[in-house]
Amino acid sequence: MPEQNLAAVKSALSEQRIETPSWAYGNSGTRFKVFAQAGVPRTVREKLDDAARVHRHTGAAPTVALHIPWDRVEGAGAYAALASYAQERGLRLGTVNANVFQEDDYKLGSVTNPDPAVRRKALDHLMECVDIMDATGSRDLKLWFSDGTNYPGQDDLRARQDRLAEALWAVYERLGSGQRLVLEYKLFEPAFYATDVPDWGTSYAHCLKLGPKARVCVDTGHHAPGTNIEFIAAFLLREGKLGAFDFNSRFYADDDLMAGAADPFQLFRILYEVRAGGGLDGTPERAAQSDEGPGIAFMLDQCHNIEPKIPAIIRSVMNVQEATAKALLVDREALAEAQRAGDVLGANGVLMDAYHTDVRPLLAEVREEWGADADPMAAYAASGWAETVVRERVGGQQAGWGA
Ligand code: PSV
Ligand code: MN
Ligand code: MN
Repeated sequence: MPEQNLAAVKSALSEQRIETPSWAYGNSGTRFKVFAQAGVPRTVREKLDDAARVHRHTGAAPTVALHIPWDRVEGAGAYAALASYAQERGLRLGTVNANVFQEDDYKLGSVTNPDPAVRRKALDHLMECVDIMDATGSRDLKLWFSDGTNYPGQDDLRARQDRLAEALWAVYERLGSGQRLVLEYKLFEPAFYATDVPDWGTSYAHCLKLGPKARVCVDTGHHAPGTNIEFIAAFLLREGKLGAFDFNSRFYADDDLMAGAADPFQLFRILYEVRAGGGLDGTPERAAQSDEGPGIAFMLDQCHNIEPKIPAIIRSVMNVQEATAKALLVDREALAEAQRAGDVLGANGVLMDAYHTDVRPLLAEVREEWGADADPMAAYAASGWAETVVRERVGGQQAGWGA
């Protein structure tokens, strides 16, 4: 590869930031069993301590997403203090995730509930999340609604869309300058008949009506098997409506396994479309100041039920970086040439050449250049952090599921 192309690849890699989720550091499980691990964080601050280790070794994960109420802190100035605590560890607080899916009141929905009192309660929570963003300096509010129905006829599908639109509009109007909302969709679960935001089209339509501060969040685990997620990414990016990714892997449903573990080729294809659409252009710092430009948040949304959490998160960050590096290595000129010529196999070959490149040495080199570790997994293992926290932390808390 010519020298200046390599420099461009390295620079794009050094600018990519991957946000880690606070809940991935705590215990989690399936609805059958939570396997508690020794040394897991007992407080939000301890989650940040762990996140700081991920950032120290990878150099690419400086922000941590919060989930409210799992990460709620009480008292005047508590969130500002939390933001300072993060800052002292080289981190920033990232996306604020609202949670209107774990209370009895939400059995029939949150913002789409037929009962106006429940809708009000849900909306109050969303507003609280924006207050938190004001205090933490977070850019994005992530909204995922478990709302939907289990049986045909249970509720009016159109009325539920009206209620959803009303709540979204109220939140949208409350957003401050530089703040955005990202609306996540999910095909099914926990509602099994009709989910109120089941797909990207529904999310896109609402975001389009809302305006430029509203964008779609693509959680890679939220689609039907075989869905062409890179097409969705390409389309949304083209429309300026791709706000964020929740990266994770799935084999069957919303498995929340490590990003790039089940299907690294899919992750590469998605990141290639992001690159092709200009989604890797512009520094995250610049994007954080504005609701214009690509400004895509690359987040992980995962749970590590049986594997050690911090190394799993490090591995996931590396997997996203490897897919990104391969996407950046695609020879765009050769690809365009083959496409123009109608050379099906040639074009496919250009893409596959990049995918089959071993980018690990390149990433080791760039990590060292930016002061992180060439081999983050080995560096973490050698750091002794895992042993220290097992010794010092007793009685770790659950990430939130089932709590
Ligand atoms: C829903 O399945 C989801 O993907 C949303 O992002 C929630 O906030 C999250 O899981 C929690 O892990
Ligand atoms: Mn998600
Ligand atoms: Mn999910």
